[in-house]
Amino acid sequence: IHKWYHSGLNRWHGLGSTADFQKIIQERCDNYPQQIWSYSRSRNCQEIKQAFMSAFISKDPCKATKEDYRRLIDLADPTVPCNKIVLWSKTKELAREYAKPRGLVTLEDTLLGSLADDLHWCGEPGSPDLNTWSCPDWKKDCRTNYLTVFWEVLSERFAESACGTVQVVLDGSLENAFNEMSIFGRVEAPNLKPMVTLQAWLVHDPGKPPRDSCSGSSITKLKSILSERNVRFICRDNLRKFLKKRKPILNGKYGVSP
Ligand code: N1C
Repeated sequence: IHKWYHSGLNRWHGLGSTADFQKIIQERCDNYPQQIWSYSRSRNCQEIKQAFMSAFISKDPCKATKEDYRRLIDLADPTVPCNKIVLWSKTKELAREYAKPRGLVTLEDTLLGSLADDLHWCGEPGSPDLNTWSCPDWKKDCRTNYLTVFWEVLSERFAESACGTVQVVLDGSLENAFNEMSIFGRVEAPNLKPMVTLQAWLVHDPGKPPRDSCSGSSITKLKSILSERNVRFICRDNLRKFLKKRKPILNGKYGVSP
């Protein structure tokens, strides 16, 4: 039995904190493109980094609250002009490739989203360090972990702030393109403001038969959540067809075939 086992740092089932977390946050903040500073208020990277660290350092990694991230989010609240937001669920890469050439914005284009993208972090009570061995897993350990709560709070603010037409890219190769347990399903869709229009794009993996569609039951569920909130809804079944008319920008899983 190793030393780290006894220390308890390896007791969680999720990936440990990303090595050099602080350094990466600092670098990403310093290099965040000038022309889109308008998507977030503050540009004080020192302050932002400190607020990020103090949100979770020395704390029980299973007791994250929205309140812990309040200061951080207030420092760099995501604000995006109307009609520019693209949401997604299980389609991150495709959504970003769709958004970029059109000047549209995913959460990862805002300052806080870009800082945290693909990173992992958690602390340990009584320790000034990050736990690089393991962090709580959403399913196996606890839902109120710092990673999950971060994306929930940030996504909530993002969706609340949206105006005009919001787009969402969903995966029609899944049984449920709309999943009520996802962040899009449980946080973003239920926090859109009345009078917003949600335009859903269902994308089908070219290698697989389509399993869900605009007339399927998961989309019907989404429709009913939205109509209760007075959010208008439009659904299109094949984003790939639409993209085909444009530049062939996509590679990989959802690639446009030649
Ligand atoms: O749970 P999801 O997708 O439906 O969340 C996606 C949804 C998007 O519309 C984003 O605005 O929520 C926002 N969002 C992120 O931007 C994001 N970047 C990285 C939510 N989660 C994000 N992550 C990580 O991916 C995070 O760790 C979270 O748990 C996953 C969610 O991915 P998903 O299930 O494909």
